Amino acid sequence: MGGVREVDAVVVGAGFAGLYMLHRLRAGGWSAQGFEAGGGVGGTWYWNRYPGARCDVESVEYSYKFDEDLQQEWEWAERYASQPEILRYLEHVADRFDLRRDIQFDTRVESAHVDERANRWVVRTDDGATTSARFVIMATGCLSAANLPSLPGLDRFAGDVLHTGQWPHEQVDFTGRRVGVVGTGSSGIQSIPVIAEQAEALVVFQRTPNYSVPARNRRLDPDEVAAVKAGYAELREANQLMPTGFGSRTPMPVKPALEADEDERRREFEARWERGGFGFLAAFLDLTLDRAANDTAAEFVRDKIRATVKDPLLADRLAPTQVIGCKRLCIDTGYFETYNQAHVRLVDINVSPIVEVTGTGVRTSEGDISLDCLVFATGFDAMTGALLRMDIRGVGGQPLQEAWAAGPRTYLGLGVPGFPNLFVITGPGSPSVLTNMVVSIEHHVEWITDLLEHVRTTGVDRIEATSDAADEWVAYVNAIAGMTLFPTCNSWYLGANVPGKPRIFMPLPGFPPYVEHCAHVAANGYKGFALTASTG
Ligand code: NA7
Repeated sequence: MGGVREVDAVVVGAGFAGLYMLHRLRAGGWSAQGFEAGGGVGGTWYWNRYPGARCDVESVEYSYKFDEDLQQEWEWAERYASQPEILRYLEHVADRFDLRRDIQFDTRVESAHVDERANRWVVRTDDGATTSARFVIMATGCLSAANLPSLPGLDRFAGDVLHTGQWPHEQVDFTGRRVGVVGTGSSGIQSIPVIAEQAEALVVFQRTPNYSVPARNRRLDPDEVAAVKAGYAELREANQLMPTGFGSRTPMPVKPALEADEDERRREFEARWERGGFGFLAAFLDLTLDRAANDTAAEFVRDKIRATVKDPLLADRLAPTQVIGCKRLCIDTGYFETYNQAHVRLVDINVSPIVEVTGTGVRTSEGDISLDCLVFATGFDAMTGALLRMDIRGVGGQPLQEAWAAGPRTYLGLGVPGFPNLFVITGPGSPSVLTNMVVSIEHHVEWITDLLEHVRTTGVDRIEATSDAADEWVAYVNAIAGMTLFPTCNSWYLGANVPGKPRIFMPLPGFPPYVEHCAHVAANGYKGFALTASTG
């Protein structure tokens, strides 16, 4: 048996969250060990290498603000950065801050168990090693556990099976191939136009049509970038005050949708459609709050789909009916136009369900479709999947799976009752996926850093979210979500995309009040956490 390595903190994951956490731990004089299942840094941006993969938050905002030199020296090339560009950025960050020496790659954390007597975590990895740590920090990402539907017969399929979130490193060439894509969320909507350019035939299997607005992606003009950089501090500051932590350069809404007449609404939507991106949903104050207001935006997008897709029946099938923004709005380049191509076909699986996968393709209720390749753009077991796939055990040996059997139960999305000294970066119950992730990550990392400093100065060595605080917090998150239109559809925010997953709204809408709340908790002796010192 090898020896047990002892560190102050284990950090699981080396994406945006893990990298910054390691940087801050080192700066604070804590010893830390990072573990990363991937062969390199990047997290989401390491795995999601599918064609067309791109961030839907603008590049100059989807980047760290913690280091002025870093944000001044990095040059973003496009309005929306592609996956390779973001990965290069994170590799640069890892090099610049010399972070790789604290990360063990190609290593998956299998279990993390509390040793109550020693007040330490025992972390086991798939290389057979054991690490003992005072703190465990989960930087495991919200969208990292791939959701692959268990279609009957899938294992018989002779062609290639790919998932957008586990894309091979080698270039996949679809030239001359018949490709099936299952799923029309962001990953499907981004990859379908690119796959269609290569494939001989493309069949899209759609369960729920999605709203998408044009990205209007473009090369960034150096003068524009220089202007952003000259005012970076102000831009970052302004974004902190946005409900989503980004988008402060977009014109702000000034009135509720129904206070505008039809012409004014159309002009406003049209201007934002032309501008491209998420700013579309900021056309009016109440688009995510009021159903009638929301309908006006939804109908505008449906009209655009009807105007783009030439076959009216197909346009109808592609037109979503749920609340716009209830599932994350997609940002596309040529998505709806793709369906005008003769070699692209849509199968609405509500009309023609998939019966099974055969050796040579997919059998639907209406017949067999021959395919050489099946691409699953079916998303993730979001927010809890990566955590629950590990064997995490807290006080009394209780597995996290059991503690969260009725849904994730956290305080602030950061701490879990029964799991002392374990922190989750952008965990369920925090704004996370409803915000610019980088902004939320920096906030959490800095909050955890301050907490550890508090631990050092006070001699406290055990921090645990209280059960009451977590219960109140979960109720609060659901009450806030209930004031919006978010819970009105079957989204992954609610866990509805994974069969059997408890249905509970996981992210908290509204970044600035959350930041204030976390600051208040810290200023009040970490109210809601039990802080104890076992010695002295
Ligand atoms: P999403 O947004 O969860 O989209 C997954 C898509 O796959 C969505 O259209 C699902 O339909 C569909 N899906 C899921 N399971 C099935 C099954 N079993 N059969 C058919 N279709 C299915 O994941 P993405 O990867 O596109 O995007 C995730 C996030 O990454 C995105 O929101 C951005 O934040 C970036 P459904 O809507 O559930 O009916």
